[in-house]
Amino acid sequence: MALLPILCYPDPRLHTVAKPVQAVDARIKALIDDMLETMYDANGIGLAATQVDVHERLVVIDISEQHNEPLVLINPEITWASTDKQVSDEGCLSVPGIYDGVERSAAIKVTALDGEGRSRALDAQGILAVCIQHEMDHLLGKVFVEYLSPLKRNRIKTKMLKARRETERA
Ligand code: K1U
Ligand code: ZN
Repeated sequence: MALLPILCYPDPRLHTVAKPVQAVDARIKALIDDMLETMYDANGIGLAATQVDVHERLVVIDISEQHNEPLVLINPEITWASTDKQVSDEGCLSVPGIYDGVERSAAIKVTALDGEGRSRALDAQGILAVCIQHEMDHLLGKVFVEYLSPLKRNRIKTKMLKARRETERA
């Protein structure tokens, strides 16, 4: 297993649209293991392949406190989304230190393949529904800051670029 580098906003590669996974083979299984290790190491509750510069439709999620309930969604599709919305504070491992409110469907139904390539269907609400929608946005090349006002987004972009310059100088 290996820790993978996570792309940081405003890296243009975060705006790549991911392609479907063609086969749940040894390469994808190794990527799942590496993504789970990377997500747990970064104290995240989700990670999309886009964030580790792999542009295939794969996300890993674990909202459990013990970090022992990994959820793998390959080629996920939202088959139903409630018209009822909720606003939750979101964070992103690609935008470290930034949290802000985003409005999303309160409940969703999702179909996907699991880590063994089996079809499954899932009903989600609360933080799980928020996290799945956030991760699926990554697969479409969308970062949560794009829901914020242009003013907030530009401030975040400037802050991230400054942080990157300081890291490069150190
Ligand atoms: O996509 C990512 O970068 C992961 C992101 C997922 C997410 C968090 C909160 C709302 C929506 C989506 C994170 O895990 S950022 C870290 C974080 O916010 C968090 C970590 C532990 C518990 C709760 C939140
Ligand atoms: Zn994110």
